[in-house]
Amino acid sequence: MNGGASFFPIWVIVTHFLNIFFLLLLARSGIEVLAAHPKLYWSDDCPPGRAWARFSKKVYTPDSRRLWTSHDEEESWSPVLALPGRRNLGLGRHWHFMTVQFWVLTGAVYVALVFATGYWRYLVPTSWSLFPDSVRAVGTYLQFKITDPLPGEPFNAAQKLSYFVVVFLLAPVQILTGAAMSPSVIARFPRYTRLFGGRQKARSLHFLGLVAFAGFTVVHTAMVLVHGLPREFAAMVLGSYQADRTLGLAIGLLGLFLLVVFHLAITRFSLRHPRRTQHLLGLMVDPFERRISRSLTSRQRYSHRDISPYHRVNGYPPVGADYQRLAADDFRDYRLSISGLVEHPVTLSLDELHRLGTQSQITKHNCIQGWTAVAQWTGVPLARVVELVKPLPTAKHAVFYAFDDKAETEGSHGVYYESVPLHLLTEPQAILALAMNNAPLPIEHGAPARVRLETQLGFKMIKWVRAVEFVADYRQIGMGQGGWREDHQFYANEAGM
Ligand SMILES: Nc1nc2c(c(=O)[nH]1)N[C@H]1C(S)=C(S)[C@@H](COP(=O)(O)O)O[C@H]1N2
Ligand SMILES: [Mo]
Repeated sequence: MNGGASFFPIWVIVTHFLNIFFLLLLARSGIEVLAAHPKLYWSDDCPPGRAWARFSKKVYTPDSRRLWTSHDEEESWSPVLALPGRRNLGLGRHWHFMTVQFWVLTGAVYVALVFATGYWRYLVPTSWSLFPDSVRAVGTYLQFKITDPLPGEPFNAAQKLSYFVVVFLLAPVQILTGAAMSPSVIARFPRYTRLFGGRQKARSLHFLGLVAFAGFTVVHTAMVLVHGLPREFAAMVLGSYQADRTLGLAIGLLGLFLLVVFHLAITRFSLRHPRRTQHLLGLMVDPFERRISRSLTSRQRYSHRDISPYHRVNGYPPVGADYQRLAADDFRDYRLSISGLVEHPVTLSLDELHRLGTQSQITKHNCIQGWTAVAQWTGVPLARVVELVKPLPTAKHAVFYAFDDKAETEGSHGVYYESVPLHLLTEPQAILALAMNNAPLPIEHGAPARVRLETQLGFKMIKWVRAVEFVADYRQIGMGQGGWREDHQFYANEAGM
């Protein structure tokens, strides 16, 4: 069939194996991420009830009489399918973002070698006849017969065409649509995300890419079986159809077995030791996320027409008596205390905040769970606040404390807080918002004041702000991870992707 030629050099064998290894991690962790908002939309307004695909029985509508939050929409999926499963968005993202760096590196090395060695001739169509030949090859397979490879090449026409599509179309589309979902990228390069028709179309395409990869894998594996497992494993692990088939089969099956054992082990470890998983994967993920988060400045300028008719809510409003009393009186007695490592600690009323001067911006909100919405936010630039209080050189983070105690609203412990690195506070679109869509901030969106950091994920934009404290280190606050969602949901502390 293939003559005596050995078409599978060691670098093809190694990158092929790494690709299987990383793609399985990406698929399972990606499914975990999807579980956090198991709905797909074509529009960045994410209109409730108007998803084109929904993997959840729960239906929430804008006119529901009871307040619901996007956290209610999250699904718990089985650890058999999702990595690690059971409502672990934070850890799923850690696995996804750790793996993607290695997968892209593997792909880059592979493509470089494909061109450096001339291997590209086996992958890149150079003649139109490849298309009719592919159709014929598929027809032959459908008659349960095997199609011969193209003369002097390792693959037949259908293989060549499908491998080309996977390597040079599907993989790049996954990388590009993945990048188009990062809030920092959306903030800095809104036009880039618009190339895909918006953030939700990018997310939908990314999902369809997963489906395409899964479909390819099923057919590809079926073909391996059709061609004969021992023969194909000999080529896949030893590089040649003439190699020892028993040995090839043994190594191949051992490899698959180890892959399954590895997934069982990491899934169990992640579920049993979430904090250690967050930290271990964080060694690879945090620097990556920090780079993206810190280098990009928001340049969003949406128009009034872009404002979403319905803006989802996340986090139930505070129910504590202190907050209720302030709200009953339109927050006339509200005082924001700003203290800690600053030269001039202050306590400001809403009027005093207004007098610092306000700015407006129409921006896209990106919840870590996956939904988006556009709104106009008006408030005091945080840079003004920084100027006013003058942080000491030792101050590295601003910690925003909220009024909502999750023990009272969602059954899990503690007052909501998030730390923000100082450089984010002086970004041009970093504001303490006092109004939304030209009206005073509604209770559910954070009245009387909420943070807007337009390059960050939604969970950093603390609502119902009660106090701000400048600190050198956040490790002695809460459970020490830098925020309530980092403490309890194992999210990463830098939130740019
Ligand atoms: N105090 C407080 N702020 C919070 C939250 C919360 O639970 N409590 N949730 C965060 C999350 S996860 C998101 S996505 C946004 C949602 O903002 P919205 O409700 O105005 O849409 O608020 C963020 N700020
Ligand atoms: Mo969120």
